[in-house]
Parts: sequence; structure tokens; C-alpha cells
Amino acid sequence: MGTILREHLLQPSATSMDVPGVRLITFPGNPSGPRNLTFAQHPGSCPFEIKRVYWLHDLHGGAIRGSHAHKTLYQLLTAVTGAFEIVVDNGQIRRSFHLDRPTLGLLLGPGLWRVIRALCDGSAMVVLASACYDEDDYIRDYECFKEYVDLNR
Ligand code: T46
Repeated sequence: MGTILREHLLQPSATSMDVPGVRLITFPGNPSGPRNLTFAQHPGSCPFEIKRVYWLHDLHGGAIRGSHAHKTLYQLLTAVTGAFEIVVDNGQIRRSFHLDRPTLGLLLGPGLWRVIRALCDGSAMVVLASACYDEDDYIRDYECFKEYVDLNR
């Protein structure tokens, strides 16, 4: 993807409407004391059965990840260290989310273009996913994504 398109896609939409299929989730933590422990489980704060867990780590501030959409995958993203800006786009509405603590998760359903930017050195993100890795589930070209969501709307 060209730099100009990528920068354009990082700009949040002017609208304040929610993006369907996107939700911020506050995870439960250790209820009985001062220990820092946060968890997600299904059933529970994770609305899908977890089939895969992966993590993006040792990112430097400004690192860009994502720039793709998924056809069927559900994901729950959390910043375990550092902070991220995540710009989510459903082809009509674009909105920016800030993840900066391990108690906060961002749920992303299918059909959402996302651009993820690490905001500081050493940032790390854990992702819970509803399916095993399948490259055929990815749409990695923004114009193809637009065609895909227009056809499936
Ligand atoms: C997403 C964001 C948040 C695998 O072999 N297995 C895996 O489970 C994953 C996630 C990736 N890969 C391979 C595929 C590529 O050759 O690892 C390489 C890097 O993957 P990608 O460029 O997709 O990485 P990110 O960080 O841009 O995106 C990842 C996820 O792929 C994606 O689902 O939403 O994290």
C-alpha cells in the first residue's frame, strides 16, 4: 500500500457513529486483591470460542501493522505493554481507538479494515482469534476490500 493511501487510512472519519462489529471490552481482573491479573475467557468477556492466540511484540513507536481485513475472523486485541492506535473502517465509517492498558480489549468482527500503529517503543499486543491462521481469510488490498464490502452489504 502506498504511503499516501496508508496515511489517508489512518485518519479517523469525521463522523462519531459507532462502527458495527467493533466494541471496546473491559476485562475482569483478580477480584480478591492488589495483584495485577487480567483475563479473558469464553464464555465470558470473549464472545467467541478462542482457537488461536498470537502476539505482536518488540514494536517500535510508529510501527504500522495490519492494513488488511478478514472475511470471517473475530478477534479480541489488547495492548499488554505500551499503546496502540487502531483505525477501523467498514467501508463507510472509519473510527480510531486507543488501546493503552491490558484491562481493555477491542473486539473486531469480520469485514473491517484495520490499520494498527504502535505509539511507543516496546509495545506489545496479544490477539485472541476465533480461527486458526488462514491466509485465504485475509483481504490485503483496500480496493478489493471496498468491492468485497459493497458486494456483501
Ligand atoms: C491482525 C493483526 C492484529 C502466521 O503464520 N500465523 C499467524 O497466526 C499470523 C497472525 C500470521 N502469520 C504469518 C503471516 C505473515 O507471513 O506471519 C506473517 C505476518 O503476518 P501479518 O503481516 O498478517 O501481521 P500483522 O501484524 O500485520 O497482522 C496480524 C494478523 O495477521 C492479523 O490477523 O488482525 O495482527
